[in-house]
Amino acid sequence: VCFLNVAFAQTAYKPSAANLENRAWFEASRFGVFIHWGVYSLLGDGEWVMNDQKLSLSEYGLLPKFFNPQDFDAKAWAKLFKDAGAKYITFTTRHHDGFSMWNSQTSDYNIVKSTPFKRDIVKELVEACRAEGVRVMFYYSLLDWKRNDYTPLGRTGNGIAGRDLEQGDWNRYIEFMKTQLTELLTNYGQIDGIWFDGHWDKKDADWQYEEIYSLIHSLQPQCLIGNNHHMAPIEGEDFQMFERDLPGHNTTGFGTAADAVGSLPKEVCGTIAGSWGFNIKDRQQKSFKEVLSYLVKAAGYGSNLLLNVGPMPNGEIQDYQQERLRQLGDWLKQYGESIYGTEGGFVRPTDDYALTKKGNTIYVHLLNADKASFLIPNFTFKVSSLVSFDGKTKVNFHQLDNDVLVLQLPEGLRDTNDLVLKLSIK
Ligand code: JFZ
Repeated sequence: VCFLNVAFAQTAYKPSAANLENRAWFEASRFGVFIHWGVYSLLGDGEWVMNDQKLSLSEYGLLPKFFNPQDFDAKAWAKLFKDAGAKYITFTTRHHDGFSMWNSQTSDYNIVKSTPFKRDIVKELVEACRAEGVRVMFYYSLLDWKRNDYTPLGRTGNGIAGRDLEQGDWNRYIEFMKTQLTELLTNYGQIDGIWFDGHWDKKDADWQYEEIYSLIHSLQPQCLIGNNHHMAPIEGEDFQMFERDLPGHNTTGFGTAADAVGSLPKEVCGTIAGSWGFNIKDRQQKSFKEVLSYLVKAAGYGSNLLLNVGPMPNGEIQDYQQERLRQLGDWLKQYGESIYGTEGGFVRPTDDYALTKKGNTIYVHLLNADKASFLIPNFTFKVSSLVSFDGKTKVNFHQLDNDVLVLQLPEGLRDTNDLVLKLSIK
């Protein structure tokens, strides 16, 4: 037992003070913008197009020659994200296609060396966001559909012709990733998170997380590590994410019983469109009400929302996606105090309501405008007053012995998006 304790003490991850401080910043932020943009955007069929259409390496390899997003304006993007009320962005520095969106020294398959555009998009985006006070995290794919050393192949990418599987070299692949992560965390100033994805492609591989995570934390101690592996957090991670879902719901079926909600800061991610990367057949455009409800429910779970845009090949973000972001920004300008810096998770949100809390104030978000009365179970606080968000209208309530809070809205107090009430507790 003694020996085990010693071994545990040596390997257990102790987040640094800078890291803990950044977790607190992250938790208070509640809203970030996810960006899926790469050479795949050219084909308008989502970011999985290489795998889905079984394009060969040489076929897909034509794309960088055409990637020339003349309308890309990092400053305009950054201003849009700022106006949306986002506190951070998470940008796809390298997706499953293995293409680097920065001037990587360890792979010529990158934006500067392989495209006519020749500009370091990561650099421009980081600088523009920093100037707006929007922090930056990097999405980084663990899985790779291009490199020969990423073998034996994983679950996906097997239909892609042109790889030399004889050249598989797992350790070399891990070293390559470490070199790239070192570039990303050395050349672009403060980066507040690395968002890994693709673990699920090779569930049994030795991803050498201990070394990779400690490399990241040694380069930038505040940098928060998350990993879209749909399992309980691995030692060394700083936040837990839930893809296209709400914490603990596992509606995507990606998760397992181990995908339990832990105690780390939480983030859910989802799209404004149907897909992550630009899709010309974009027929699942979400309404403002839908994206707002997602943000509010996430906050009700004590989780951030990372909401995705999929910019077009010319560098523009589609109008309706921009509009959703601006609508959220306008809403947050008015109701931000009920989202930013709040706690959640004390009452489980439903499609009808979500509750957030700051000190002695609880914000009751009513998401169903067709109802005039609401029953909220498991409400254990003692209410002293309940009013509309602007404080002008009193709302009737009573508390039942079984911890059910009953609300009765006066006529005229309705909001088709989110009726926010302010409740004071004793
Ligand atoms: C991943 C990516 O594959 C996708 O392109 C996008 O970047 C998204 C944010 O993350 O999506 C997943 C994650 C897990 C599985 C499949 C897709 N899975 O477990 O099968």
